[in-house]
Amino acid sequence: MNSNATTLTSGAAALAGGLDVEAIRQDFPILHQQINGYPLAYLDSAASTQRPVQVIDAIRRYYTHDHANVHRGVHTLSHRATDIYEGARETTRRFINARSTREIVFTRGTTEAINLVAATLGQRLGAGDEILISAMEHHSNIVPWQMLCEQRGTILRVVPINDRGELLLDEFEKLIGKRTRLVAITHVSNALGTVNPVQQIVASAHARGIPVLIDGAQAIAHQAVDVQAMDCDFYAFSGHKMCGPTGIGVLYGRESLLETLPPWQGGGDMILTVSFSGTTYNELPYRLEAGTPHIAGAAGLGAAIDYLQKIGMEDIARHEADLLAYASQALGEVPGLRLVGTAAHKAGVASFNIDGIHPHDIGTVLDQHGVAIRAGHHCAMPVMERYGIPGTARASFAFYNTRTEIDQMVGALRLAIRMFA
Ligand code: 7TS
Repeated sequence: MNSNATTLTSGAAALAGGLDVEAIRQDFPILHQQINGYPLAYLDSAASTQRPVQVIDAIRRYYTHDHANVHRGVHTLSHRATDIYEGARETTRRFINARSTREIVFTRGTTEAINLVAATLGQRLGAGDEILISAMEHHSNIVPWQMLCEQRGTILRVVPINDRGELLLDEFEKLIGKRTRLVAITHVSNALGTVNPVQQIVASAHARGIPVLIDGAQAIAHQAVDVQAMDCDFYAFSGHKMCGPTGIGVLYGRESLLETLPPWQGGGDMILTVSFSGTTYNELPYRLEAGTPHIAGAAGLGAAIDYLQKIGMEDIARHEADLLAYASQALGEVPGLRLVGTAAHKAGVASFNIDGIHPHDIGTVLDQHGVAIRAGHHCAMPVMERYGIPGTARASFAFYNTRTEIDQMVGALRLAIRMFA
């Protein structure tokens, strides 16, 4: 295996006019195994993607050669670790086209990024102030706001969705109002696959002077994201959903807004001076990153971004759109199967139910045939409530998936239907 994180072993190197998926798959050791006697068909990338050797090697190289604490050492290893950590910040900045690395705050993931905003910006809110979210949010873009509402008497307003799983934009326009202090909306729904018109939402909120947080967890690895073009104020995402490590994520924040946020967690690195008569705080982004950070995570995240960019976000989006179209057609031909989430603009998520079979049973039978999907409420219980169902079976796609894997899933589903008949 290649140990150089900046060179692709085979996958992206061989590309010309579309993805050479078989070559890309050579970069993902985990995909080459049998599960219950079948080749693994990993169709659960919305929960977490897999990692290429380039990312695994970057982490191993970091711990093998370069590890020390960051931002404090005078010695060589500390300088190297700092360069790797800050290099990953610059790589991330470029990836989402932020204006400055001061706008890139490393967090544990999307969940922590949203909680950071709730705990800081939220301190400004009072009784009767409103936060506007949508009916298709992941729990991590619901519960932090509900906690804030309990603490401060803030009110949560929810934009409803139609039966296809699309945001009702006329309702959004009715719900956004004089008391709205923040709009917090997902870019792509993890349960339905809906891609929301975030640019339009941001423009509408900004026309009223209201900031917008976008939950990018399900978008970041599947399409090009440009925070300046989108003009959002916050954009949150997780490393593990973009071929990077778990335990690291990003809060992008518009610098002029981040500057106004109070410190969040207190500790080392976020201060300039500390005495018992008072403390002065560090500049952005360090002011919002207390304590020793996940340096190896940043090393892995930087390598993951390099990898995605070498493959190309446009080609990734095109390949996943092909997989979604193929899967939607094939699933649509399975008797008794109903797709949940049929928005006009969808990402690579196919949620479905089959008459008479519980989603968990679907997941178990598929696993017996080597197919990994997620079954349940997908941490989006209000979506399930909206459709009056306990959960769905959900196949989700990444650039390393193939039509053959979808065939394997559909074949196993047909067997499941016969088993449960
Ligand atoms: N927002 C969305 C839209 C998500 O899909 C998820 C995770 C999160 C936030 C939280 O991300 P974390 O990395 O902080 O946990 N979604 C899923 C999923 O669909 N299946 O498992 C996790």
